[in-house]
Parts: sequence; C-alpha cells; structure tokens
Amino acid sequence: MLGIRYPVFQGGMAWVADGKLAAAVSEGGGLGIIGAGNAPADFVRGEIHKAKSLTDKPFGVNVMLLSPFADEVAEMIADEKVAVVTTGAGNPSKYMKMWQDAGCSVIPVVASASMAKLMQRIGASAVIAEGGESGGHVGELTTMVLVPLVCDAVDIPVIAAGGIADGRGAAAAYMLGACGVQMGTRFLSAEECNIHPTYKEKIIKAGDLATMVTGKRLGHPVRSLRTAFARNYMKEEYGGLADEELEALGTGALRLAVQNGDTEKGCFLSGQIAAMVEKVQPAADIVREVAEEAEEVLKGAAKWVK
Ligand code: TUI
Repeated sequence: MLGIRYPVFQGGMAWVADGKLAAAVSEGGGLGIIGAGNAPADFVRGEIHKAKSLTDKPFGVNVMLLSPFADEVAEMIADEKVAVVTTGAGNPSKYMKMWQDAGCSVIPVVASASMAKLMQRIGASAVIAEGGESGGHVGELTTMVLVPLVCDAVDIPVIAAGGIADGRGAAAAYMLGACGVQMGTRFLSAEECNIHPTYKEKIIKAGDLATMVTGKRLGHPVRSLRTAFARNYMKEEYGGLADEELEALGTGALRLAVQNGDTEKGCFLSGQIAAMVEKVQPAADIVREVAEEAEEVLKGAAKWVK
C-alpha cells in the first residue's frame, strides 16, 4: 500500500524525529516519519525538504493535534504532498478531506476501538493502534488489549504500537491481527537520531521500571523516564498547584531533555520497552533486524500446532 519494503514505522516523535532520522529509516526500507510536535509550519517544511534531499523513498509527517500550529502544519503538508500523514493526541477529522485531495495516505494514531471506527468512516487508509506502554501521550488500554479490539472493529489495515522494540514484539503484533508495527523508543538509539547523548544513555541504561505516567490530572497523561523532574511533577500534581501552574511546569521540558540533556528540568519521554534498547546502531539496521527477527520467530511458531 505504501511502497515500503518492511512493515516498520518510526514514530513521529516531537523534537526528536527530524528529516535526517526519517530519511534514514525510509532508506532502510521502513517508513520514516517527521514529528511536527509543537513546531511552526516553516520549520517542519524545512525538515520535509531535508528528507526529500536524502531519500527518494516515501516518508511521513506526524501532526500533533494539540499543537498551536496544527492548522498551518496541516495545510503545509497538503501543499508538500507528503506521502503519509499520521496524527496523534486527537481527532484529525477536520483535515481529512484536504489531505485526501492532496493524495496523502492518512493514518491516525488511535487509543480506542471507537476512535478507530470513526477514522475508518471518514476515510483513513489505516490506523495505528497505540497502547499505553508507549512513551509520550498515552491512552488507557495496553497494546495486548487494544490491537485485537481495533482489528475486530475495522476493515482497514492496523499497525501496532506501544511496547514493541524487537522481532518478538512485531511477530506478536502480527498474531494479534496487525500488519505492521510502529516503534519510537527503539529509534531513540539510532545513530541518525539527533538527541542529546545523555538522552540516549538514559534510554540504553533504563530498566523495566524506569518509566512513569504523569499529567493525568490535566487530562493528557504522558509516559517518561522516572527522573527528578518527573517525580517532582507528580508531587505537584497531587499537591496544591493550580492547573495553569502545573501546565507551565511541563512547558518546554521535552525540548530541554532532547537538546540539552537537562536531567533536572528535562522531560525524557520514553516507552516501557526502553529496558530492551541496548545499543546505538544505524536506523536501517534496526528496521532490518526487527523485520527479519519477526520472520524467524514466526517460522518457529509451528511448534505450537499439532
Ligand atoms: O500523540 C502521541 N504521543 C505524544 S504527543 C506528545 S506532545 C504532548 N505533550 C504534552 C501533552 C500532550 C502531548 C508526546 N507524545 N501518541 C499518539 C496518541 N494519540 N496516543 C493517544 C492518542 C489519542 C488520544 C485521544 C488519539 C486520539 C484521541 O482522541 C481523543 C478525541 O476524541 O479527540
């Protein structure tokens, strides 16, 4: 459907997934995705042009729907005729027709089966079912529960995300009915991923209980590494801070983590699966390794059949 060799998407991580990372993933046979995050349209356009200069293969752009620049980014994407648009943290209905008219394949991230049904009804090409094991803005359901429910709810292809970082996870996702996977955390350790070295080191060192979820009180729960910042945020969340003050505490924290590696004030978004990420390697190797390992695992699956 998308003209990619391996069914492996790289999550469109805000401040992290730039044109260079997306191009490296697409060159490796997966689908690289530029994360628009909270950036203005001109900045994202620059990353699209960078990706186009580095690869002829298809790539995508993720629109973070809570962004104050979502409207202008959405229009710019149609203007640039980007091959694939993914969306996160909301309902992209109002942009759907514009993107379809521009020839984009629209693949929204959903955190529930009802949202998946709605996306199918308005013309989505596929959906990404993202479980709460993922990093960043998370839904209620786990990948294990969400993916088969979404597969039952829609006829369009389903890509699984959240808690997947190797071929076993990808093979399991196919068994749940998905036809591809999206990974974010695993790509944080890609050579071409331009985050602060401290961020990469923290991901590689992370253990199985290294992440926590904050922000539930404000209605947008976010999973990140359990740092001084996250613990303090959690304390204030259940303390006396007003909503606006709590909101202000989080503003800019992701950028401080990504660009400065600031362990005091930075918010290091990460999925639970960081515990499985062990080394820095080229993005193309990650794509191939996961896809090939999934095939190996599935070849061995006959042992479960009489
Ligand atoms: O969007 C993500 N992950 C993100 S966005 C982000 S930036 C941010 N920073 C602070 C607060 C909030 C966001 C960091 N990580 N993943 C995709 C995703 N989408 N997960 C869950 C959803 C989702 C949630 C509700 C999709 C649709 C939805 O619909 C609700 C509605 O009806 O509008």
